[in-house]
Amino acid sequence: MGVELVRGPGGLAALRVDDARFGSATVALHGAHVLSWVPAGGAEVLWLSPLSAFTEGTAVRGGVPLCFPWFGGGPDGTARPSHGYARIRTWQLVDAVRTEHGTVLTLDLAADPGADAWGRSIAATYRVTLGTALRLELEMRNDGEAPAAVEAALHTYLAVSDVRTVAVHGLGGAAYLDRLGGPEPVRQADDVLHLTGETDRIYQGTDATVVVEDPALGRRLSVAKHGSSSTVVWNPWSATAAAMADLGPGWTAMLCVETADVREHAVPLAPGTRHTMTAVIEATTT
Ligand code: TA6
Repeated sequence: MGVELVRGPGGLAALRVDDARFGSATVALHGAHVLSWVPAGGAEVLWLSPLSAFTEGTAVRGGVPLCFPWFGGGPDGTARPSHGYARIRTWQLVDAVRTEHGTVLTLDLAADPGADAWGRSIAATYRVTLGTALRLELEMRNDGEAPAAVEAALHTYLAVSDVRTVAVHGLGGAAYLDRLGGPEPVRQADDVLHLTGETDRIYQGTDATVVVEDPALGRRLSVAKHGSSSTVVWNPWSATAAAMADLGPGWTAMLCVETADVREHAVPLAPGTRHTMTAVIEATTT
């Protein structure tokens, strides 16, 4: 069936999917972290830092960290660990199924009020489908008795030839919170974004597909989404990357385009309700 439990980088337990129809992918149980996706006949789509720690309790640098049930330090910046606990927990494999559309892995994370910054009971099911696209579906549930506003981000590190030469389409006219600037939202005037320095933006109120054109690689990566109103674009650039133990010189080869629901677009979950946020990543040659 093409799914094996292997020792991934650093010895982390990981699911290795090999599907001759569609390619291969590796998903660590630690954080339900997608570490690699290689479409059939194509090249690696996700950037993974060779300097990453790859240990339990530490977030992997690269791939698709799953930020949940809060983003960064949460709405007031004080919640710990940063980006929530889901990416540093061991997830349970529920099943691995081969369908005509691809191989589907389903993983679960039970609610843990003791780990939640506000004592909430937020659970999740994550479905990763390796098909013609990589489809990531995060279902979040409020298993508690009080309403909860839940944040989530699929913090996708796209592999690029050089972040300084790619063009990012899809965010023209959208307003963003500049995490490196003031509190007021800024509107992106240009249709196309060319990164020229450290960038850390939360675009709000957008459901647009983002397309990263990479002429040097002859590749176009698109990130389409559903159930998501925020898109985060991040690259630390040279100085910030140099100050990060697990990133370093690799910053030129990555660009984060994150399917998210954060800050004023946190998902309001009444007790017993659920919401699914989906990212669909495709690679095409140009
Ligand atoms: O998504 C962008 C961001 O929140 C940045 O502010 C940034 O520092 C980054 O994620 C990485 O966070 P991490 O906790 O993985 O070091």
